[in-house]
Amino acid sequence: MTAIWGIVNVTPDSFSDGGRFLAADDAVAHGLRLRAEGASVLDIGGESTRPGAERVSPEVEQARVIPVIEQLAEAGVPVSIDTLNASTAAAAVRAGARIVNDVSGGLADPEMRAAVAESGADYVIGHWRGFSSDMYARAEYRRVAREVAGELQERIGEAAASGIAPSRLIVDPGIGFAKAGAQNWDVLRGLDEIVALGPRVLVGTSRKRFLAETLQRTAGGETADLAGVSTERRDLATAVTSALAARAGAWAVRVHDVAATRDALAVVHAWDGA
Ligand code: PMM
Repeated sequence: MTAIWGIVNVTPDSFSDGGRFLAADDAVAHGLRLRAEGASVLDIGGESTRPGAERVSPEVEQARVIPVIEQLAEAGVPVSIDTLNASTAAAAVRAGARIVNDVSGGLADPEMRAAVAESGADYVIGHWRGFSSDMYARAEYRRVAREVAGELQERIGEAAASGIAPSRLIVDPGIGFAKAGAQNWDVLRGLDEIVALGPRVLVGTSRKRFLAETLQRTAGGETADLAGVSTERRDLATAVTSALAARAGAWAVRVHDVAATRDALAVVHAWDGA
């Protein structure tokens, strides 16, 4: 059964839940709601990675996430820390996080791999080619899924060389990270190449721009203006992509709307007679 990771963004500028969960208590309550809806892991982030987002200092990031992680861990919920910073990863594990989710796969912070190795946490390696300020300039591929798999293989080797046991690794093709529009569909279509790498695979499509572009184009609209594509429509599209990712071998999917994806996965499993 594919696991569901529920997203708890503790940032004022996240594109999808913009500031609603800034206060720690609200974030904890939101996380517990996602947990009750079926999330097996809560992924806590304090720095938005959306295109063009400003970076924040590790101090600000930690002030946002650590109180939330402490309370959720205290409540017995498995927690992942979504960060590019080694110091935040280490502090989060001390506060009770069991997994470090690094969308850069170790490229953003040269200290990250050593910090994870020492922490004993599981480690999500995302496919990444640079910070969000210019990541679309790096979205050049000939065969997207193959190149993503090849670059993830390099990151896996670096993590192993840093002393992180292969059994602790999770790989993520980084949907939306240095990938534009249809390139994201190319990656999802080629997900078997990522699954073939060996580690568990996490897939995050939730509410992302390429989904809104597809819905808009199908409805005959301009993809330059996605304001008409509601969060509800993005969540429905996310439930479908998450169900298809599960079919294609994903070990977990990372979503905002846990209940919708739980239902979509239930349908797939019933279809499969599982
Ligand atoms: N996407 C975002 C943030 N963190 N982590 C992983 N492992 N995979 C992703 O695809 C991913 C991520 C950006 O989305 P958000 O701002 O809605 O959290």
